[in-house]
Amino acid sequence: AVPEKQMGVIFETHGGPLEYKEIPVPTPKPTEILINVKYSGVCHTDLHAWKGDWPLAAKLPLVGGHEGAGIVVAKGSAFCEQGDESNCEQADLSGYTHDGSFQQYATADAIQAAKLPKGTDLAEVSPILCAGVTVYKALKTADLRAGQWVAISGAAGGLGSLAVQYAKAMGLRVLGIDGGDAKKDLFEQMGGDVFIDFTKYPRDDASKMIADIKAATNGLGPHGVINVSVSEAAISQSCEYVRSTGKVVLVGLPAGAVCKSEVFQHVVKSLQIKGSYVGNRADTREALEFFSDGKVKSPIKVVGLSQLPEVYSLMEQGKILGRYVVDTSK
Ligand code: 8ID
Ligand code: ZN
Repeated sequence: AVPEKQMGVIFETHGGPLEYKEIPVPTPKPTEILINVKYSGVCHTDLHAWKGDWPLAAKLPLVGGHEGAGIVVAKGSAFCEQGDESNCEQADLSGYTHDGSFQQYATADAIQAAKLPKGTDLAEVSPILCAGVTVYKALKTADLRAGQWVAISGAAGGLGSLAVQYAKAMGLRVLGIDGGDAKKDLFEQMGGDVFIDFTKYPRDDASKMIADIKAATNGLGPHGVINVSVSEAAISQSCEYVRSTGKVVLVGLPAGAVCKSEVFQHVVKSLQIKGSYVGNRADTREALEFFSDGKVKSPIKVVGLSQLPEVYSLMEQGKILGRYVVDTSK
């Protein structure tokens, strides 16, 4: 039986207290299902939503979370599976405009919810449901061929650690950029080829780092860049080190960021800058197939849902390796 009350983390105002408390179990709308969330990844987007970083209004009070994995316990607009639902002006966003997966029972649109094969490890699969789909779609958006170089900026974070593995599974050569030896170790464990530690270069002068990135990629720079860092400077730098006719894909969403690309170089190199936002149901199904086939593994650390504020604090400090996943029973 579905209970009337459950434990969840809710906040009333942006940046306000993250209260772990008893809240009602939601009732699914006619086209929704009710899911007993077992595990949920913690994405940097959840931190942005809590802080109110973006010019997109969030529901308040809000239960965040959008990497929930669980079991359907109740059933309550069909779109095309190949559609651009995520780009819809009226998109209903889990953990943003719709109470999300940082609670024990969450409603979801029955058509949009990703179907997981029986026996799937729900803790490990949860990051695939946003981070995995997003980087898989971003790599498709970069439109690269096997053997070419892709740079992953923010390579050892939640999105980055999965991007490295999807890129390798697609036959690409991977250069990763992130900061610190622990991130370098994780990048290498994920199968990455060349690591650039941005913390080893002067903060105010990226020229040496850009030269080293080019030198490591046949002297010409990577054919494509997936920007998953939360750094405005790193995003603009990627327009400098990408090779001629290369593609810069924007994924990370630092608050108020602007991507600067010098017009002369942009034209002469005939660069393309493309945005990429999550993925559709076909992308989700394919991203899950890479996971089920064992081509992509989730580098996760599981903690209790009640510890969400501590996870946000580590995330803010850039101290997370891979992905934290919260267990909704604790
Ligand atoms: O659909 C989308 N476009 C989408 C989907 C999901 C998430 C976009 N996002 C956005 C999030 O809102 C966030 O802005 O992608 C960004 C990354 O999310 P995440 O992977 O969940 O964040 P993280 O785990 O904190 O990883 C960020 C990494 O960037 C590194 C950090 O060290 C960390 O490993 N990083 C930073 I901050 N500055 C860097 C720099 N200058 C850097 N790496 C390289 N160079
Ligand atoms: Zn996310």
